[in-house]
Amino acid sequence: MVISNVEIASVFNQLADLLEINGENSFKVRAYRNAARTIENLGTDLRKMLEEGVDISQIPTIGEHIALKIAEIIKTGKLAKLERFKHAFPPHLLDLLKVEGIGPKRAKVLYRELNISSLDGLKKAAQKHQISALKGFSEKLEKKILKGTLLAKKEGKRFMYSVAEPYAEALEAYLKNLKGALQVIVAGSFRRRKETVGDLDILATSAHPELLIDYFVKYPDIKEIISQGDTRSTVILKNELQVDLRCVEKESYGAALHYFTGSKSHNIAVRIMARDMGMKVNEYGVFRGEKKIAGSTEEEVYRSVGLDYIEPELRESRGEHRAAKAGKLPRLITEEEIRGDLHMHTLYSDGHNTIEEMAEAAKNRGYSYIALTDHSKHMAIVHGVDEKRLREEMEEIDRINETLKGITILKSIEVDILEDGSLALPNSVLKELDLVVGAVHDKFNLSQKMQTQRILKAMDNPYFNILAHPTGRLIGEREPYKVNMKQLFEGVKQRGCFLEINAQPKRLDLNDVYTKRAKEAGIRFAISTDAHNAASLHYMKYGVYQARRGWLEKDDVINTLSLGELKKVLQR
Ligand code: DGT
Ligand code: CA
Ligand code: CA
Repeated sequence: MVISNVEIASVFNQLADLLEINGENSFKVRAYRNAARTIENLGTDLRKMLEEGVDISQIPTIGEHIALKIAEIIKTGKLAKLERFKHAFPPHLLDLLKVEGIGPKRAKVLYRELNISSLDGLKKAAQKHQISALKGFSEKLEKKILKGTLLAKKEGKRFMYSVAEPYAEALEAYLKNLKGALQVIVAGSFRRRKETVGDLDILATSAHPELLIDYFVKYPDIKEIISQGDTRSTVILKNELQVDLRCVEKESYGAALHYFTGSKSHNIAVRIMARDMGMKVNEYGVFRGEKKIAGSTEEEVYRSVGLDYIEPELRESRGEHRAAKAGKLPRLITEEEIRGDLHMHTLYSDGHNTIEEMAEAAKNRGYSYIALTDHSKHMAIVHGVDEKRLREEMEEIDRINETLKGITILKSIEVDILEDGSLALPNSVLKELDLVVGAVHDKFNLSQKMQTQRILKAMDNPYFNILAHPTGRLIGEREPYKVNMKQLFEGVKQRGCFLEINAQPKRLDLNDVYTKRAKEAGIRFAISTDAHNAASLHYMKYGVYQARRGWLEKDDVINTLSLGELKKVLQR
């Protein structure tokens, strides 16, 4: 069984949630949550550490008690204590926590008072206004909960890319392990690096497909086998993720890969182009009459219909066929081209590592600069810095920069954009920073006009450089706030500001569609991780995927520049 740190952390988080709903000792609850956070950010596989005989009880926040539980999870795939608790509660109770505005405390009240134990029950209760009648729940909160319920239901069946990724990789490795499997690749929306995936579509070539299928359905992480044929099978994993496997012949690999990578509308357009040229494209190959003229590679398939090779991230029918025909496809940005990260937090605000630790980790990634953007002090942010504290941080950065080799720390801030469009810190200190990242963290419900004006006014400040997570959405949890995107793009461009592509897997904000439009409006971007600890600097890859889906090239992204060039573009 391959249990990842993410899964182990999720066991402890679920346990903490259920303990809290059960009204248990908050001390215990916190201990499990702290351990979960440590595990998420560990960077090394606990499974490997145990195999190598590392004493994991020495890891801060873990200790002997939790170390034993970790060993149990790795050995058995579950935690008996959590299973017992789960049985004591309705099966979908924890779904309530996916709704914005509902934490364990409120879930407990909803369950105890109204016997609500599923998203459906929650929706009905909100529609009948039973929730606002509860003590501590307002009508406003009830509305928010109703909206959140609908959103959680819509997104509930899809998996965030980053959540599906370890499952995809483990399965791919498992299948490749079988002798006789020649090529194995995860196609579908996963290969297109879509922010969420509905299921995994695995394509394999093998001289003995029936053996491969046999082997596939023995994968230990499977909960249910839906179908099992000679060349295809569908299963559901224990985490409810569906996996489709198809085996094809080597000669058809390219055509099948093209077919199963999608998107469907991209494929249909290719098929129509082929038809207009007197050919036929299907999952077996490209045919002229009865004669197969291409099919073993994707390049061949595209070439045969007169197109340049189209990267999977572009296959969404957003103009890629036309561009491929004209030889004008973008040369998409790669993670290797990123030279620094312009949004991250330290212990000065709500991060979990010191300045040195963040710099060291960034250096290990080969970066030549980072910007420290701790939060400004403001109502919405608990641990923000005020002017005095920011100046202390700036002094510390100066000191560290003097001794640090190979990487430069830029002084920055993630300053709150207040409701009236002013910034939460005075210009007297903003002007001394290398760059200013600004963000909206509250008042998400302003009208579109007010929200747009608020942000544009903030960018009128001559020290403002980058608008962080421009739409504020959280995938599956919170809709974007209302902004007139066209006006926003014009405003950003006019003022010489930049938009962020926030690489947090839950944010991926700006999204792919807006990124492409903003690029067309002449805007450049920063791809930034918003890391709250050193391990999260690796989120950069998710930001780069989203940027690629938005057609971005190296020159569209300012953190591909050298430090000298970057400093120039930050001077408005
Ligand atoms: P998902 O799973 O909802 O995130 O999105 P996809 O794109 O992975 O869609 P899925 O799993 O239904 O199908 C995988 C690929 O198979 C899809 O991208 C294109 C191809 N495909 C599926 N159904 C059809 C179809 O009816 N016609 C064509 N041309 N291709 C299809
Ligand atoms: Ca799929
Ligand atoms: Ca599928």
